[in-house]
Amino acid sequence: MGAWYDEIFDNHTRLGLRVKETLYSGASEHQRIEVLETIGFGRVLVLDGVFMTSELDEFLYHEMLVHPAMTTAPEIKRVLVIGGGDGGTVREVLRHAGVERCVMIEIDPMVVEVSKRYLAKIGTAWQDPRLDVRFIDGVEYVDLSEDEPYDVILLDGTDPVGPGAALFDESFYAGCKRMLVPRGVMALQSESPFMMMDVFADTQNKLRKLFAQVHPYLGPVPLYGTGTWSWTWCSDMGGPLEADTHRQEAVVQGSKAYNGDLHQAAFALPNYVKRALHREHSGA
Ligand code: SPD
Repeated sequence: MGAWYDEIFDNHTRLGLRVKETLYSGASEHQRIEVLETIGFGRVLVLDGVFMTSELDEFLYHEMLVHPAMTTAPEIKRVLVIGGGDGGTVREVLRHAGVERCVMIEIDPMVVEVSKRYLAKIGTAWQDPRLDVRFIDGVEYVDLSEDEPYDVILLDGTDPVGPGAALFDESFYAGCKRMLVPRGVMALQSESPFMMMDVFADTQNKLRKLFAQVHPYLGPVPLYGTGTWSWTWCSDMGGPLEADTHRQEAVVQGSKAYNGDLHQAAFALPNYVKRALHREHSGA
């Protein structure tokens, strides 16, 4: 039947997938990289023992990271993606006809190389002429780049451990803001409020110091442990619910999850999340 591969969250919780075959196993200078052929989730990318994305449920994650920002930003000509080496995020960005240039900054070329080879069903836009992939550290890029600012910035990092940890620092978010046009929108994956409330709440706090509008939203990603995942929409202007209906209608065709109702509903938060955010906000 094949062996189990477990992602271990802490001493008490782990998620196991039955593996038919390990398609790739290696290490880059940054991390351990594996691609598993699983029975339940199709091909799964694993970085340093953490499940990153699967053929089965990647659309739930990538569509929800990308489209709430891409349908609400005033302009979407220039888009920056930091992380996202499997190619799912840029694939969704490039479905928007209004995008002229999408720069993807990925620290680890080996993740892209392995993803192109084994996860071709996820990364279907690598050949798009609007895409510019650069292998550099995202922190360094947002601190030092003299590129024109972006209309939309999307952060598709790993958990806050290993090479992805710096993508949760306040100074990194400040660098991102420096690279955003004044009316721009940034969206990021912000971990699970259910499993990692401390990281989730801490992230909201850091973002609130920098942006006038910070709105977390939730959705299911079954691969990520207990399933509840969060992303956060940030801007200095507007709000996350004021979507451009033309852009939205165009992208809903062909989306497996994203639509206008889901967009609105995702920003409705359960009480345990609201209360945690209120506590953080009021310092109580
Ligand atoms: N717990 C895993 C969180 C991973 C978030 N990023 C996934 C990358 C998919 N493009």
